[in-house]
Amino acid sequence: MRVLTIIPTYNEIESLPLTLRRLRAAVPEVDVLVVDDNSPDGTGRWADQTAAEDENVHVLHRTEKNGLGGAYIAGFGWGLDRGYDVLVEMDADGSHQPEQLPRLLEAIQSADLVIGSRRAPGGKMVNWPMHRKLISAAGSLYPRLMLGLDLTDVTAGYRAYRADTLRQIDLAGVQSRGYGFQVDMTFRTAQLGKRIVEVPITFVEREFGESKMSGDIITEAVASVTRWGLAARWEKLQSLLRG
Ligand SMILES: Nc1nc2c(ncn2[C@@H]2O[C@H](COP(=O)(O)OP(=O)(O)O)[C@@H](O)[C@H]2O)c(=O)[nH]1
Ligand SMILES: [Mg+2]
Repeated sequence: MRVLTIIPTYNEIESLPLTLRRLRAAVPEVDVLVVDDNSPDGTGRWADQTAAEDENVHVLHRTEKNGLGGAYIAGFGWGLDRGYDVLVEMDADGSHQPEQLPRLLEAIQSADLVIGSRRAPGGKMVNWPMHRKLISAAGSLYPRLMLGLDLTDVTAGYRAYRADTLRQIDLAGVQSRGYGFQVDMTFRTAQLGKRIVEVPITFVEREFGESKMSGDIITEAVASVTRWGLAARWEKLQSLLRG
């Protein structure tokens, strides 16, 4: 099983080196692709130097900051073109612990998508203030109800996809950028009738640098989920009426 871990970065010079070192130590056989959106802090340059010394590390440069969704879509394309069997999503900031990746890889043996869940029994959130936990809980509950997804953590960003799952999704048609991207991909995977499995993870809030998620990204996600939910209900109603 050839595995590629994709790490999107924007200004992660304080976090990426440690995350990458931990990842290479925890699962040395797994390749890494850093997708950098021309970070002004030099993250992309640092990644290039590392890639020059480590043949398992690769870098994809994009010219401007264009959202986490776009970075992952570009990274998926890169990995699918090169024949990887499993594509993993991981944040650069240390929130997704590389030492827990084997759990996800174990579960992907018998699943099409594995989600590292903060809210499944055994999952945890470390260093998250109460208000963020509440926003995150609501942000997971709403899509769950609206889209009928029987999952505890649909906005989670620590995941493993089977290449076949991604090949069946119209990746070019995915426009969502932040949390909406994770929900969008989950919904598309579920609509294909794929097997989605959650494994508990311990999510650790970043120590260095800043979160790039904003109110805009939350608003975008809520609006999109509402639209998808209504559209799915409308289609169901129409097919019922047609008999
Ligand atoms: N390439 C790229 N990476 C991004 C962008 N926005 C966020 N990221 C990366 O996506 C990951 C998660 O972002 P983060 O700001 O930690 O979000 P949070 O954990 O929800 O607060 C980090 O590795 C970021 O560097 C973007 O526009 N482009
Ligand atoms: Mg983060």
